[in-house]
Amino acid sequence: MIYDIKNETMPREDLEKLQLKRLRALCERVYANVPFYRKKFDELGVKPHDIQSLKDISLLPFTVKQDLRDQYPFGMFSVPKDQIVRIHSSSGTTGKATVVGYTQRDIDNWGQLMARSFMAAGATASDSVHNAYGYGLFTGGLGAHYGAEALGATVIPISGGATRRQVMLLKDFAPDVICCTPSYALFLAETGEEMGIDIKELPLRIGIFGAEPWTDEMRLQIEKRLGITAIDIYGLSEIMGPGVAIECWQAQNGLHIQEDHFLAETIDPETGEPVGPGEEGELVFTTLTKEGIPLIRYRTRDLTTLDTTPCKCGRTTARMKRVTGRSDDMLIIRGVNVFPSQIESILIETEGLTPHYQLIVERKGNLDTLEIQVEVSDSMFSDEIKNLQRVESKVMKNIKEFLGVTARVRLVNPKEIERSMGKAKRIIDKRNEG
Ligand code: DLL
Repeated sequence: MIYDIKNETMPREDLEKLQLKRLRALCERVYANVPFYRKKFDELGVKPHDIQSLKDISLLPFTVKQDLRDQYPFGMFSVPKDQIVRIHSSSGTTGKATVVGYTQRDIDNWGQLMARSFMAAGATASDSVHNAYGYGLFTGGLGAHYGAEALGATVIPISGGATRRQVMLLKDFAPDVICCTPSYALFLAETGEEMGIDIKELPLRIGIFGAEPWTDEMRLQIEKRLGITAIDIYGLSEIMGPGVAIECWQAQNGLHIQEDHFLAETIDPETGEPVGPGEEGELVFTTLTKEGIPLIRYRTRDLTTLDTTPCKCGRTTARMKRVTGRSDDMLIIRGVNVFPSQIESILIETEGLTPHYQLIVERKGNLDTLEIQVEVSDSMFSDEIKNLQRVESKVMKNIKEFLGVTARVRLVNPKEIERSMGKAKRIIDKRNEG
């Protein structure tokens, strides 16, 4: 079923007309209301009425995270403060936090887009939703909450943490849908096993996982261990929060972008020039309907590929490939570029290893070194030393062969790597310490 047939299955020609109309109105709005954008437009010598076609978007300035930081906290808002009904903020793991504000209409739109997302994942109004995304300034908790309510489902607003209690409630309340980060889903499975509760035997049917990169290999593990269909959901607080794009359960092959609200482009991160369809580039969004903090050509730093070919679910919206990493997460080890997700795929495919890992990057002299710490499974743990050593060298060999980098691999005991209630911390970069 499709929640909003009209907007999710619109012929692309009509969709593009709608996008252009909204883009032009957006330009008028920010030029009139946001001094930051007026200045940027003036510097480039562009006026809102210069936007005559969607291609003209290339005339417009980019917005980057630093711009939001410079305008901290409310400088990018486009409406008077009394029209803002909610504030969220990004975690600020890569610097000062960024703050976003929503009008009532923004909140309503977000609820509708999340309701679309739930239905795309296969959920219905009669389902109940165990929402383990964190509630608070993070957009995950409240975003999923309002969406599930808009759909008419029953929400269990458990938030993150108290993991044993979560497992107990999964058993007692028997929800149909769970929302959390993919790494937390595995932690729940693991905690269930310790408690003698096998989550795959419970009625739980669907998992809606996002907020951090994960791989298809990780999806298979989660689907097997929890006995569910695992759906990828994408979003970022600057643009709205969760629900900017979601996979459909029918294809599980790329995330449908809610294009009537967000105009997506992919660009070469170095030059800023657009890349062709089917080519990987940095994802850039323009918010077409947002009132509180509309953004023009916001550079997400996330890398993906866009696909506008029809999907078997009937939606006509473009799909983005699973985000395999942020350009800022790319490690350059002795000149070779690697993403944590590429390492994850190799680890998960190795018998006896778990998806719990951390990458430690250090600088020794002038050389960068990479150590991969990965937990072994319980069965592997009791194995002989020589077998463990064999696994270590096998992984090192595969990493060298497939990714071209030399890494030290250290197998660690089960449960040794700290579990996260939200986004997992995969990279420990010690290069700039001391
Ligand atoms: O993580 C919003 C969200 C909440 C999305 C719940 C999905 C589910 P931020 O904290 O602002 O917002 O972080 C946004 O997280 O730019 C990506 O780098 C990463 N990210 C989010 N979803 C995915 C995903 C939320 N499905 C940043 N796959 C984004 C890969 C993701 N990376």
